[in-house]
Amino acid sequence: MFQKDFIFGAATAAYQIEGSINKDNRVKSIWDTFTEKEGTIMDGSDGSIVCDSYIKYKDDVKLLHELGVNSYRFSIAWGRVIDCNNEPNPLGIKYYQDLCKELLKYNIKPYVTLYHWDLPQRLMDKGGFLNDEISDYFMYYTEIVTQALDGLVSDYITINEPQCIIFMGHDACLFAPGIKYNDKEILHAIHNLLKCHGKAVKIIRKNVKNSTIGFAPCSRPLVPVHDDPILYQKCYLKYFSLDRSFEYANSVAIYSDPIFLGDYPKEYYLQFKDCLPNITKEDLELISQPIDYIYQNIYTGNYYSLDKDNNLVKNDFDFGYPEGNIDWLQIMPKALYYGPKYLYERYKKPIIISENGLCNVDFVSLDGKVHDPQRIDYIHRYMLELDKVSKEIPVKGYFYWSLMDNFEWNCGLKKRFGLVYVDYKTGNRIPKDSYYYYKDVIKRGGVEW
Ligand code: PNW
Repeated sequence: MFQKDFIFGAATAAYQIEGSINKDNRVKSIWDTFTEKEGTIMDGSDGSIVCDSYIKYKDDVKLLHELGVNSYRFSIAWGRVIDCNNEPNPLGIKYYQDLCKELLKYNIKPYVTLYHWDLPQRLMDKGGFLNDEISDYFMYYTEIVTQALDGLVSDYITINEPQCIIFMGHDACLFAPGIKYNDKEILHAIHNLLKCHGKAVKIIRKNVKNSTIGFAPCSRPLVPVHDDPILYQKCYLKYFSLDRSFEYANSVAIYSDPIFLGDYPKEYYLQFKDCLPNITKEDLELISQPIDYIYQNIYTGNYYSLDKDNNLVKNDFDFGYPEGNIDWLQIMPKALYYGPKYLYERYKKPIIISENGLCNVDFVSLDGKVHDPQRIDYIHRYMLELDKVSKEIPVKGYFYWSLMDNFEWNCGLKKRFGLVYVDYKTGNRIPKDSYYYYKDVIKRGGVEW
């Protein structure tokens, strides 16, 4: 069972749920551009309607209320609140004010993500994260948001999954903008992204009373195959190393060391000595202003063991190893034990799981319901591990991803993570079995074996 004031939440992001991309003077984002390109999205869908939450937000808040969550994490679309002339857009702003008021009516605390991947296209045209002015644009955007939501929101997350922004968007090119950068450009973009974070922190602290601030990277924790202090130590070190493998996309230290420890890791300066961006002392001070929480998105992990010479080895998954309906999501509940443990050990701040969830094959059964026992089992197992680690380190909360099925980026509408099923043809929402399960978990205050 979790502590009394535990944050039980659900999460979404603007482009994935809102639709109404041409309404109320919203400006185009890089995801609008990306989805227009042939072949980028598996099923050819885009964000134009999706869950239609821009219109149906009151229904969604009701679903949250009936679910019993005390918190809702959603993101703000930069291109709704700042118009094409870089001026505040009152219509877009009003939407988020109304959403927050509706949440507060039901005592649900808004957790606002400022940037969940939908950069205005006009800023991409000016160089995106390679433009050294991007952090000033982000600062201005944060100023407008915090003023507009004054008295409504005190909890902010600056940036969601910087690794996906950089790696998926600018290296693997499976996400918007889908432009390949070289190493020098990648490091430059990372540094500017971190400066965006730093400038936003400054503005939030200035404008928001009793604010809490975080930054929400993702990671794929290493899970030791058995209890062994040497193995644990090696897993811990590797988790924070700068490997150029898949872990590079999920690199923890390159993004979080500057924020929590005030500088990039030593190996970063060695490994990338030929392509370093310009990093000043002032930049590092800006980036490392104290924040309140370690947010982390954790869905999966990998097993590691020691060979006979005590070298760390990554274990392949056995044939038929349990996984979700998306290729990177192997079922690994212990990731929610080891991830928070490693992070707390290095950065020493309370942990909040900002995303965790299962992509499943969900459909409406003959009885009109959506039965998803795998998702129930997933939540149960992962929460048991989170519960276990919460006895050792401070764990403040958990946001299930996602409240409802939505636009799963390059997979389009094919992949479902929701507690609520969305019929994209009719817009109907059907709470799945897991919705009622999570409701019960919240009511009881946690999970038991
Ligand atoms: C996150 N991986 O993305 C995002 O924050 C959400 O917007 C998204 O819908 C959700 O998780 C589900 O995918 C991830 O490869 C993308 O490990 C890739 C990975 C993890 C998270």
